[in-house]
Amino acid sequence: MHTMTTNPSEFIQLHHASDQQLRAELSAGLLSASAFASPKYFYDALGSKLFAAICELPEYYLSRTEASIVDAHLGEIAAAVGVGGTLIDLGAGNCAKAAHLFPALQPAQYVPVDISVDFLRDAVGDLQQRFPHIKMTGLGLDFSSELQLPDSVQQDRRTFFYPGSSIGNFTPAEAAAFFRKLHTACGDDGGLLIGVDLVKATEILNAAYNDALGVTASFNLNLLLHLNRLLVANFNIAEWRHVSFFSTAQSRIEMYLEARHAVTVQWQGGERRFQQGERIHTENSYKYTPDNFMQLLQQAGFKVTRTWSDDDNWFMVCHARVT
Ligand code: AVI
Repeated sequence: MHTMTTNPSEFIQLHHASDQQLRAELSAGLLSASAFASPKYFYDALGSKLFAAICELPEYYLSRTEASIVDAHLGEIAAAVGVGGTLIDLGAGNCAKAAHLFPALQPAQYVPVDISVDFLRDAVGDLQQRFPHIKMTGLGLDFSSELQLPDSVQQDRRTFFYPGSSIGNFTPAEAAAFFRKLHTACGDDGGLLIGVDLVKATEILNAAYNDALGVTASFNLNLLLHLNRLLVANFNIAEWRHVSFFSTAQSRIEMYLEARHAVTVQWQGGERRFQQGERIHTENSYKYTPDNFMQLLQQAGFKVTRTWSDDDNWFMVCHARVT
């Protein structure tokens, strides 16, 4: 009788920033002349659910446009990436986007990476049942600050998968530095499969970040609830409003939380008075032209092999190799 063997999945948590480091970083951002908080603080348990809801909104075209591009060109994507390599999924979350590629790419090893390995356990457990022949190694790692992969990640034909235009949440200078790190981590025969949102009419961009249901506003405001827990702070979300707009000059959506009236906020080890209309900058989401984006990849040493877009040229999926 033939028995199907399931590859036991492996989970590795690389070092976390300490709570003290997180608090110091957040406190410095809130006290800076133009207050800011990193967008990574959007993604507590509720924030991750709100982001999943954003991806379902009629105005937020990014996720469904990317999915339709991938669906329409799965065969060509597999031909560009190659079959049987190592697929490293940056910001894997529920692993659904990568799982969609498995039948075409048939990776020998799948390496979902997310900030905490605990987020990955359930998703990887289910996937391992569905794809028993793929070796799965879940990695807990803040890949935006370091990209040292453990030895159990195969060197052979590494493809970094970075969908969803998350690259847009870095400044172009940060994106360039990140691409250089990825280029090194690719080895001699690796590559990158990445999704990026493109410049388009301002009204379409503004609508995507100011949806009629107010889900994006809730996603933005929820950051304050997260800060209340992390910093033992006393933000009252009723005193803040969501502000978001496309800046043509910077080619980015800028997202802020704006004080509705003068308010004093206290947290463990800090305090600040915000005047009416004063803002906390919470996110940038850069939008590229295809040429600008390919230049960024080329400057980091990548060679762009193929790009795929939708008919309206709203979104681009790009494959690039090291050689
Ligand atoms: C995760 N990232 C690509 C999203 C974006 O579009 O920049 C986050 C987001 N912010 C507001 N809506 C969605």
